[in-house]
Amino acid sequence: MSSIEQLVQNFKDQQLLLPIWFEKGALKLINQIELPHKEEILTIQEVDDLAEAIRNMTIRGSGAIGIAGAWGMYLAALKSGGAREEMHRAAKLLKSTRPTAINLMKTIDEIMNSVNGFEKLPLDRIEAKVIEILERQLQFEHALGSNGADLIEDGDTVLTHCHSGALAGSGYGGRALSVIRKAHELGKNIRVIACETRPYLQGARITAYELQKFGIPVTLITDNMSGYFMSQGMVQKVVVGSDRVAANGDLANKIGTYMHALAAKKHEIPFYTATSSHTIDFCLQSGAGIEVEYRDAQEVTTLNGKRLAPKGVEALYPSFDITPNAYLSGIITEKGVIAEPFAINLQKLNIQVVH
Ligand code: RUB
Repeated sequence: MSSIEQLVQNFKDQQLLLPIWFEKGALKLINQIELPHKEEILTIQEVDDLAEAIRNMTIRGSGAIGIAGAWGMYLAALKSGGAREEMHRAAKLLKSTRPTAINLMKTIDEIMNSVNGFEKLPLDRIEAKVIEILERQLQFEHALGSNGADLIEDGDTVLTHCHSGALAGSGYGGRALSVIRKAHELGKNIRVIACETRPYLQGARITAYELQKFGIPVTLITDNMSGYFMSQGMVQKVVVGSDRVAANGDLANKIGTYMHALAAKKHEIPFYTATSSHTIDFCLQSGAGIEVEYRDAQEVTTLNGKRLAPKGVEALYPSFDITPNAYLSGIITEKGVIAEPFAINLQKLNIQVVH
């Protein structure tokens, strides 16, 4: 068994909910577009098809697309024998698929940096790097999950937005759901309020699906109900993931996150982002520098392919928003929970800047 096959076997033995893996010379992906009604596994043989799968959100979530980037580079190396030109083409193509989540860019840069100076890029080095990245991300999920679980009290109802779970990460619980899963595994009696996350409905389709699988009580609400439930004392904590965190703690996360942060502040409810040190972009001083991806506005004017709005009505679909650091109670990472002042305390994390 090759070391890559061993890694995949090891992950499967841990009963992880893997979003993507390598099997018999090809990539296997859970088709997240079809969840929860169909658990379809797709086979991908070409880097270009993987790029399209990231772009069209067959695989999504910042951690998972970072991992997909690593697997894409491995596939490119395998197919081209490590030809420098093809590796550069694959890196550029994969990085161009989605602009906001930084893990994708960082992971690909890390792989390319590990083979700097080689004429023909050595497959064994790329393989070792991919294994390191995947194992590290899984360790992050367990560590940040444990750090965050300490903040959750018995009896808490935790509100989350979008899907920051196993299928958005490396299979344990991603970021926000790692915190929730660890708290549940510690025997804390908790409930989750999942916001449906219009227009793509990641919360209704995937967060609710995963929490049900993990046996964690979940109640689904539409996004515009969060303020009401907070005002009624029905939410004790808010925990969300992040697609990118600036050096001052401002964060980009799924559209709607900012609105929950405002309501949480008003009602003095702690609002946390669960993330990994890898998601912090020290090159950006504040969230103003984060590129917010705009997606097809047809997703706003239609639902399940059926038109909601009159023909000709204009719509907008920014896929993410920026929550300023002033609304954050803490940043949960694998290295601990970072408190204010975020710009200073994030610097102390001693994280290597990869760019
Ligand atoms: C996913 C999304 C998730 C983040 C954060 O966006 O915004 O909330 O990825 O979760 P999309 P995590 O579905 O558009 O990819 O930090 O776990 O990635």
